[in-house]
Amino acid sequence: QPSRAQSVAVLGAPFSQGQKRRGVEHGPKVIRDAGLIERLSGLDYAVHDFGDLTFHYPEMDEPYMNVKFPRTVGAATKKLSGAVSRAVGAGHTLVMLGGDHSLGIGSVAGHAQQCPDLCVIWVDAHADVNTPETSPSGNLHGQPVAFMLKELRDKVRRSQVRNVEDDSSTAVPSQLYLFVHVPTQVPDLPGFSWVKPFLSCRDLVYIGLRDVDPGEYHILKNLGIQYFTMRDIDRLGIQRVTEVALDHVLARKQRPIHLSFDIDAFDPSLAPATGTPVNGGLTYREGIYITEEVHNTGLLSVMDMVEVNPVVGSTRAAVEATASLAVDVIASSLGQTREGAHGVIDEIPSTK
Ligand code: 5AB
Ligand code: MN
Ligand code: MN
Ligand code: MN
Repeated sequence: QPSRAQSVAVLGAPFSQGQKRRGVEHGPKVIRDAGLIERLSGLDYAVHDFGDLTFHYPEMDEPYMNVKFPRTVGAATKKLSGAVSRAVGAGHTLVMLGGDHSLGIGSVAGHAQQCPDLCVIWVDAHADVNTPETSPSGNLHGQPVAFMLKELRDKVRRSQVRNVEDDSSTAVPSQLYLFVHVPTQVPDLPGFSWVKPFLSCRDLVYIGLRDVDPGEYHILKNLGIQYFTMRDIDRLGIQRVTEVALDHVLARKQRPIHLSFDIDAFDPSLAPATGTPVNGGLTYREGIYITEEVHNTGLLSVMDMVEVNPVVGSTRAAVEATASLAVDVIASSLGQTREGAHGVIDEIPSTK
């Protein structure tokens, strides 16, 4: 039986400058309004709501190359990393509510300060591994993983081919890649001097991908990053995908898990209130299955719930459905089960 952490902390990060749409800064509010704190308290945690961070915005923030708001995002993620590091250091399991996914830089970096051997499970329609040079949009919410990866800071990197035992849909003949090098280097952005890459490719896995840019595909393949697309879920099923994904990051060593959950991993019919929806996403049951299995490892240490944008939802009902889905995913990651009971039953519960 996984041991239950005693104490869960919730931290809001109302931040949107990692992308261009207004509204994602209201994510923490709508997720709380959907009953998050009550749900977690109902799971028998001591819940500490740390409220929302306040961010300070530089007066001038000119684009650097194609990248929008580098100083703003750099300062916000630096602040978030400090807050996450303190919460983890104090012994809480932390839930970070975004905000856009550029916040992942701060959240994972802060977590890694306390837990240098952590692994990352990135559940998303997108790989978020563009570099400032490969990014088609210049938006930093499409780039957070690039700032984490040690291998991307190496000047030239001998390529590897990812090794999935029985997969095949995405496997590429190795000879195609044997002599390919990754010239991609993440440049130093203004505002980002505090970020030092800290994550190795082999400690990262993706689930849910279905919209990967050419530069990202190049990086995933050449660095041998393990990922499961929606097509992989179609072929293998969610049980097998989740098992292999968890095995990939945990088999060598049991380690703290950072679960970074972008709500756009879900199908837009379930999560319409998000800025970059992509058709053909996770079903409700697939998403919940992933988070149940993450909980069952007993290793979840920090989770992000990002990209819920109430301004994008066309109706109030659409926004509420998206926020309520976010609450279900968080509760499931923290031990809410579809079986019903979540504690030890030694007597028949009474209703009184
Ligand atoms: B999200 C795109 N790949 O880089 C880019 O929502 C989309 O955090 C990024 O996953 C989506 O702009 C970022 C086209
Ligand atoms: Mn994302
Ligand atoms: Mn996404
Ligand atoms: Mn998005």
